[in-house]
Amino acid sequence: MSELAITVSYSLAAVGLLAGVGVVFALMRSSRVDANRGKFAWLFIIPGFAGLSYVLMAANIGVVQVGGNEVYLFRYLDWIVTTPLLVGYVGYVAGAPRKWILSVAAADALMIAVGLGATLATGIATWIGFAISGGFHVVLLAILYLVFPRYAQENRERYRLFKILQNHVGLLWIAYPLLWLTSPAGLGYVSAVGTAMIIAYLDLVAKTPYVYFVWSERASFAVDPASAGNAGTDQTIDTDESPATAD
Ligand code: RET
Repeated sequence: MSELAITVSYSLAAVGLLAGVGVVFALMRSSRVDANRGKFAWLFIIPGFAGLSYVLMAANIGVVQVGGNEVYLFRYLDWIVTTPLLVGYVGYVAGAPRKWILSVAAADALMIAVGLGATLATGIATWIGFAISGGFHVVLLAILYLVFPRYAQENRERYRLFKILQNHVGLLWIAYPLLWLTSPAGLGYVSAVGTAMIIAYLDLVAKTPYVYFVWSERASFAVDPASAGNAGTDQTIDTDESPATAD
């Protein structure tokens, strides 16, 4: 069964994610912003990989049947690649050490991998998997709200971006396990079509606005004033389109 509503939703999500790729391009090209300091190249993968996955899902590729339900494998492949980046980058913006960035990314990847196991399983194994995956989600949230702020506080110029990304990830992602519970993989209160449409929307909101927030706060990755001479004392970083001053 391939519902038109699902194909349309997935195609729209792919277009919206392409816009996210465009935002990262703009970020890379932005003058006075140091793309290396911002590690912006990593951000390409977030909307880029997801956009490709959505094209494949719209074409009904990689769909398997589990207990009468359809499972889109590319959804989980997308999540296992892109969600550790989304949450790891929040740690990077906070200035957290590599050990914590890798820990949060690992907790996230385990959450998704076990969640896929729960989705592919039937009977009691599904619920055991859901509980374990949920446990990793709690670990992830604990790092996001209890560990990262310790480092972010010492990082005044990135603090605002940190808070935006922390809450974007911390709040929006709570919708996913709830939606899974109501979906056919869980209790079955919401149809496969309804679930697919909501997930496509959530995934888009999780990614394109995320890279847009980095774009809008890009001044926090301004070219190091020390290496840019006097131009660095200028507070108006927001001048990509205006003529360059003396630098
Ligand atoms: C599952 C089911 C099992 C329990 C939990 C889940 C959490 C999933 C999350 C996914 C986030 C995805 C994002 C995608 C962006 O495009 C696997 C649904 C806890 C939090 C942000």
